[in-house]
Amino acid sequence: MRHTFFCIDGHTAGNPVRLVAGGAPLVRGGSMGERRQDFLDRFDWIRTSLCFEPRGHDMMSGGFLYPPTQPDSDIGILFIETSGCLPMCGHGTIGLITFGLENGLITPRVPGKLRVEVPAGTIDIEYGTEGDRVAWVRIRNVPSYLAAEGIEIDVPGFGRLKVDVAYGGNYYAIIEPQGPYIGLDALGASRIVDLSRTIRSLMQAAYEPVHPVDDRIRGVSHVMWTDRPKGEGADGRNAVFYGERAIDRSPCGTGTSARMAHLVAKGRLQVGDRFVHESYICSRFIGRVEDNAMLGDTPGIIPSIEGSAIATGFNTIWVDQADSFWNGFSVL
Ligand code: PYC
Repeated sequence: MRHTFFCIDGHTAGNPVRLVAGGAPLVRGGSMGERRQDFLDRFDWIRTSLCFEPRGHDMMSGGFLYPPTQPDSDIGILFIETSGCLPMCGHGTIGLITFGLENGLITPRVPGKLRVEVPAGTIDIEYGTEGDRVAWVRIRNVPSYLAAEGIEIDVPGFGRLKVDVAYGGNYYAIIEPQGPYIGLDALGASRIVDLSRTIRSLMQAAYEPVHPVDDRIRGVSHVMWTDRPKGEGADGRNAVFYGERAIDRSPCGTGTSARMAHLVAKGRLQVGDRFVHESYICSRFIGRVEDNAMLGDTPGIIPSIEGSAIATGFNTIWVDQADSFWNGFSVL
């Protein structure tokens, strides 16, 4: 049987975003969190076929737009990525909202503003237009917090590291320059990928963070290497590892949120501060610490992240079960 998916492909700050505009399955659930679980239980082949080779690649990510579950929301998003269905994805949201608005798939009740349901919660969005294009999208993200500090791991062939864990919509193992790690360029992309896979396993064995108010969100999924900025006007640079072989080409929205929560908890940023974050390829998001927040009894912040996305074209993708690679593969 052949399934057809109508997609709008593009990127946010260099990282791919595939908006599946036609062919989304009818998912069940009273929240995007429940719909995410239903998708994973019954339709995960759609994610693997659209994200993995031969129709995708290591970095592929994107999502579907759904009607919201609450009357005061504009739209719901379900994210897909090589690593699974993320609770929240910042670069993905910026791309999906941009392509959705530019192609008439989203009609805001208040121009310039959107309330969006994602599996991790509800986020408020502002955006600006230039002619027919969406020029920027700013996300007021889910509450973010520092979950753990100074977890010591011994990385074979590299050395000992002290790693912190922060949440910004996903849980990040955060590695600041120290001992064997002197900076992103000295390490290089291939080594970052190889080491990160080991570090994520070591961190998963050492500590399991659980979201203080939603225990379905748990576990370190991403590894962030931090560094000094390269360009003028930036405050930091990072490389985020996800999936099995991906380095985020964007500065990573949930990663930037986690990093700001981390820096606030360490007294290095405060409410009201801007934080311009560079990616491995030096594209940028503008972060801001909007407010303090509580996640149950745990203190955190409300971060915002701003960036822009570019559509690169329409892509009609067939998934034909006569194809022996119909549900995707990856070479590790
Ligand atoms: O932008 O939040 C993000 C993200 C997560 C994984 C890749 N990008």
